[in-house]
Amino acid sequence: MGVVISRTRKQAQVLMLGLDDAGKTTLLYKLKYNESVATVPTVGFNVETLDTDRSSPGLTVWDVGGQRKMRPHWKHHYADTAGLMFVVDSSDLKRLDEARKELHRVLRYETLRGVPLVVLSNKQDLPGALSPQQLCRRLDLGRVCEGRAWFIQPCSALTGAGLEEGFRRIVYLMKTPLKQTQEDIKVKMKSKSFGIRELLCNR
Ligand SMILES: Nc1nc2c(ncn2[C@@H]2O[C@H](COP(=O)(O)OP(=O)(O)OP(=O)(O)O)[C@@H](O)[C@H]2O)c(=O)[nH]1
Ligand SMILES: [Mg+2]
Repeated sequence: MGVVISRTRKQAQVLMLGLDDAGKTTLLYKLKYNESVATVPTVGFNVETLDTDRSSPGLTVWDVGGQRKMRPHWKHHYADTAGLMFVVDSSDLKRLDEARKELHRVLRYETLRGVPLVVLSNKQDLPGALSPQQLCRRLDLGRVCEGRAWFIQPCSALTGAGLEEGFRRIVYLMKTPLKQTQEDIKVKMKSKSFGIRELLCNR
């Protein structure tokens, strides 16, 4: 009798949300194909798989449209979500309150309790883009992320800067117990680009 060995790698679902125009679709295709695509507002969702190193599950990334009429559909994707990415246009100061309200609404869902969060602070190539510290405060992350592993990654979907780091970070947070992530991050913050509550959001 033969033995069938499954070579299928485990997949983990990452849900990518954010207001319309934040840059979700642009960054997904930049990361997947290294191409700058001309996007239209997403009606429904896009889904792509991303490879990771062998010790991690592969990622299935859901990019759900962020227009107002699309937001009631976000909750239908929560059930199997292992990691949440919230994309913000860090240069659009006028819409930060709207982004904060939507993010807080998402994080209140019981289904997403304890699911790690990476905020992608996108459009860093534009003048006036907020720093991670500033964005952290404007989104009130320290308070709303109590009991959750989280991280702010500055990036630009236009140039690709910071995108891989952001996805590496969500994989790390999904694999690592919360207490450990907080210890590690304290050390890593002494280098650059991380925005984590203890060091950046001295409230
Ligand atoms: N300068 C700059 N423009 C960007 C960046 N990322 C996205 N954009 C532009 O922002 C616009 C919206 O990008 P999309 O990727 O369609 O935004 P989205 O978040 O998918 O929007 P919805 O599908 O409506 O939710 C497009 O014109 C992109 O070219 C960036 O990092 N820098
Ligand atoms: Mg889109």
